[in-house]
Amino acid sequence: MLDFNLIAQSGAARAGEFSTAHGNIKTPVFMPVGTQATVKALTPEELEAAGAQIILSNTYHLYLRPGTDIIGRFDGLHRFMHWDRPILTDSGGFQVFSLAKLRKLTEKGYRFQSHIDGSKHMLSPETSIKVQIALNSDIIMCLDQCLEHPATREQAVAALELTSRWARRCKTFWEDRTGRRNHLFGIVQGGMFADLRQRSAEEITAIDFPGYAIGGLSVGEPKELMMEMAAHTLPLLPADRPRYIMGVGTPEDLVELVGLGADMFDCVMPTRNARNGQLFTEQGTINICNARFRDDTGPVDPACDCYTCRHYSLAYLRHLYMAREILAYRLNTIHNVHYYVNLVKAMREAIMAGTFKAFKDAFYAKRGKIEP
Ligand code: PRF
Ligand code: ZN
Repeated sequence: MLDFNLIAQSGAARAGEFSTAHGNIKTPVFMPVGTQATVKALTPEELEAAGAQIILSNTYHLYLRPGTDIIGRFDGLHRFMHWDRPILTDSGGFQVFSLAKLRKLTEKGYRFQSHIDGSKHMLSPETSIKVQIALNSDIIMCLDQCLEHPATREQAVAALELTSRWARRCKTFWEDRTGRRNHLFGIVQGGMFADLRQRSAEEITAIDFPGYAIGGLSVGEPKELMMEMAAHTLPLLPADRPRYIMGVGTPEDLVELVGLGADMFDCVMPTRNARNGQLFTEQGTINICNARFRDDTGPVDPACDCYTCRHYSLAYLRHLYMAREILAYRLNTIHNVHYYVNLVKAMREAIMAGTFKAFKDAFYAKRGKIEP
């Protein structure tokens, strides 16, 4: 078992810790995204320097390329990519839904054609778990059906029912593997319907998993609706298991969701936005292309102690970015990942000190915004 220990609470916000085969994880935690067995532009040493405890990778991508025959030669992802800390892999359902061509959803699983070479594949609950075990991920996810937004109530019912049936198949397949070292998380769906979220939470928690995720959020719905669904669903999940919100979100989202009792997050925002010239700071986000940085000799964020902020000016970073130099992507990513990882770490410290509310007020005050 993963032995989730709740160490402190401040309001509904939680600080916890749990173990994996590759070390302990202190929550709340942010997981940088390493879809293709690399967090784009960073080495594992740079991820560690940013304070990353765990990264997320993707079954769909790694199954298609390079394939588990190759990664299996390294006994899994850790040695393949030279990262010896925990790894969580997503099950592939969400990626098939957003990337694959000619996908067909049946009771058995997703039939789809690769976005790389058009080859035909079947991703079932069993194959997803099998691939994730071959990747030797520390946390593996059930295959689920994520809905697009908007969806009708009928579509949401069908997706949550299928997600529950698949969750049972995933658990059975995982339990039958003796000597397993990975933790399997269930995923709650239910669209944007509060009662269906509740039903999904009841069905998934009844199956009993070491941890739980909330899926199907941040799929194009208004922010208030996402927060309403999260606020409604989080308290329905058992307090003694980690709670993971998949694919979310902005710094503000993380602050709000930790305040509602969420423990784990992943999002491409810090890495993707870094490559688009957007940098996160305590004062808000900036775009490095802005002409006002042309002659700015100061760092991105004076409050940040990352490698980029310790050594480089806004003027230099703007120059690198405008010249499309490779180092621009690397330095921007180092800063943004550091920002996200440390935002969540600061929340943990505030929860342990019993001062989460004050932390949240200060977070919004620095941004010059009013608390929503
Ligand atoms: N399901 C899975 N992965 C996901 C999601 C989901 O609903 C989302 C939705 N935000 C991101 N990643 N399996
Ligand atoms: Zn920095």
